[in-house]
Amino acid sequence: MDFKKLSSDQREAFHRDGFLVVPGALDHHFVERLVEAGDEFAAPFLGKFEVLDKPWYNDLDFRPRLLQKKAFLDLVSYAPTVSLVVQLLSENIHLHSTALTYKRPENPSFKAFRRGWHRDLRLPRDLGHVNVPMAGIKICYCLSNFDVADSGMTILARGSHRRDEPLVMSKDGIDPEDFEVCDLNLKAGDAVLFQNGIFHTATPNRTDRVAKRIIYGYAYRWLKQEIYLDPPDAQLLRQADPVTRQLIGGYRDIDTRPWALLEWTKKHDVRSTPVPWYIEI
Ligand SMILES: O=C(O)CCC(=O)C(=O)O
Repeated sequence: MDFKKLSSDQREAFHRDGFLVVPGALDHHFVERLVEAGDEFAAPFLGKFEVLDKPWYNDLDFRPRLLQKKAFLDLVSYAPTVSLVVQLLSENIHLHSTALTYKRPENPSFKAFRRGWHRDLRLPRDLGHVNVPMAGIKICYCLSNFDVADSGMTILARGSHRRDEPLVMSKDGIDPEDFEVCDLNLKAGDAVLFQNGIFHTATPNRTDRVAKRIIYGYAYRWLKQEIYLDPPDAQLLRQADPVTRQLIGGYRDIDTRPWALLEWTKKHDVRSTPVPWYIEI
């Protein structure tokens, strides 16, 4: 699969909105492989009794062990999307989190309740909300259609990565009022990249079909991977190609240069510009 050069329009849209849609990122065959692998992990969840009125009973957020299935491992270095992440962050990244999220239908007339709006990577907890740096990007892959409202897609507050304060919510509100809240219209195979600073939240699935997605988070190597990815699986490391090896945590010392991704971007002529320690005058 091909490395994609990030266009200047894509870069501008990503920095303006805090997210970028990549239509048709996965072809039909890859979607089928991922659904097959995902359904195996999700089998106990999919087989539960139907209870429409219990929020969260119908949500699965499955994280550990995903990479043990080949289809999920192949997705780690999937060139059409990961190449864009490398050009937006730099070569110095690794896979930070993995999640398979399935949402079964919920009662469409159930009363809406306060959602879990947040920013990722917990940076504001330590650094505050002013000038939150971009340190990670998640890729959300759709394995089913999200082509009507309230399908269970993560909703995003457009441009909120530039906000220097917490969100303001009315007492009985469920969403912020001073941002455009985007419930994107997406098809199976589409992907959405969103950066850690954008405010976003999970939503219930009010359709009559199961909503299926995979969300992989990439972050700078100096941000510790989620616990279930650390330490990396020794057998996977031995078998992995160089790019996958770097991404799944093969370079334990963060002073080791990110050789595999440096080679990758050099080959495609998009190497990031090194930042010097000083300039001579
Ligand atoms: O399940 C969802 O839609 C929410 C995902 C999310 O909040 C996250 O990945 O940080």
